[in-house]
Amino acid sequence: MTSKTCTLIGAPVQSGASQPGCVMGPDAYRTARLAETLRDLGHEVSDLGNVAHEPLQNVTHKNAAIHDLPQTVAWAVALEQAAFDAAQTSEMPIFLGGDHSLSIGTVPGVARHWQQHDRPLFVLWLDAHPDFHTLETTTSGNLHGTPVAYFSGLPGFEAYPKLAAPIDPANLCMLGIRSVDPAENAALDANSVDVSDMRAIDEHGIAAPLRAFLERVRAADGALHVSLDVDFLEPSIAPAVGTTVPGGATFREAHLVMEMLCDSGLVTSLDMVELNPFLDERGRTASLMVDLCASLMGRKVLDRQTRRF
Ligand code: 4U7
Ligand code: MN
Ligand code: MN
Ligand code: MN
Repeated sequence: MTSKTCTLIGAPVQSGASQPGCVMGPDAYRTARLAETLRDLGHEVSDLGNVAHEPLQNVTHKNAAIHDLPQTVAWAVALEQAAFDAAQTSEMPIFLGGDHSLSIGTVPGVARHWQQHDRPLFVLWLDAHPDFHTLETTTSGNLHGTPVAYFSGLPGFEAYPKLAAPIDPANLCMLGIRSVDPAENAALDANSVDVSDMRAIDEHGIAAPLRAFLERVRAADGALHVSLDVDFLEPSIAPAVGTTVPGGATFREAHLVMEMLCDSGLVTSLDMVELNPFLDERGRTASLMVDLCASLMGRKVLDRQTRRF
């Protein structure tokens, strides 16, 4: 892969999850040598440090299950601007989470940037969960379960910032899904979202749905944001996450996704989310996430331009 300017942006958000710990995520990636790893691959890397959220406003919602709505909104505003700025100046903004509610800011921010270039933004959601709840439908009240419904422009998000550039649900692809709540199931169906659950991946492999999606991105001359949730991975290889679901992507499936994304040349930004270092074992989940990022950014086994297979 050609050398890229990569910008690391820490987003120490944990208000969207039920358990504390994601606040330590950005520093765990730094400790696992993310910047050095990308530099060794030939990229120009700058680490902007961590974003701080905006002052809290008094925002409320009638759904009493919701917690930390003011924090989530304050992070969304700050991260939307940070993501927009990073996309203006860098070829590859990489957002270091932080729980998945940070995508309430990062995706709209990069979408606003690509709108200025008249290129549609596509989103690849690598996760055990679709995170497709609205503020009305969430029963856990954990707002890391809501980013996709929000940035896709679904109704019921008056409490969140107004979107400059909603993502067309036709431009979404979800891989690795294996825990879907009833309201999410109905909304995914109503919006015809491209979802490959683990059953589909078992039957067809992970390459087929990814290849089909990448062809759609290329045909539309789209930009592509990848959002990688630690719980996409099989918990036995990635224990450092609060929301483990058995039966996740294997080590090789996950690397293959990253290698295919690298070969496509289409990826323009990345979230690395939900790492909870308090739950890790000797840093192995943080290191695996760094290795997956390295595969996305050009680490290869064979040093060849073309592959026979
Ligand atoms: B994550 C859940 F009920 N759907 O709403 C919810 F199963 O960012 C989980 O993907 C949300 O980790 C998981 O709380 C959010 C639950
Ligand atoms: Mn998620
Ligand atoms: Mn998840
Ligand atoms: Mn989670």
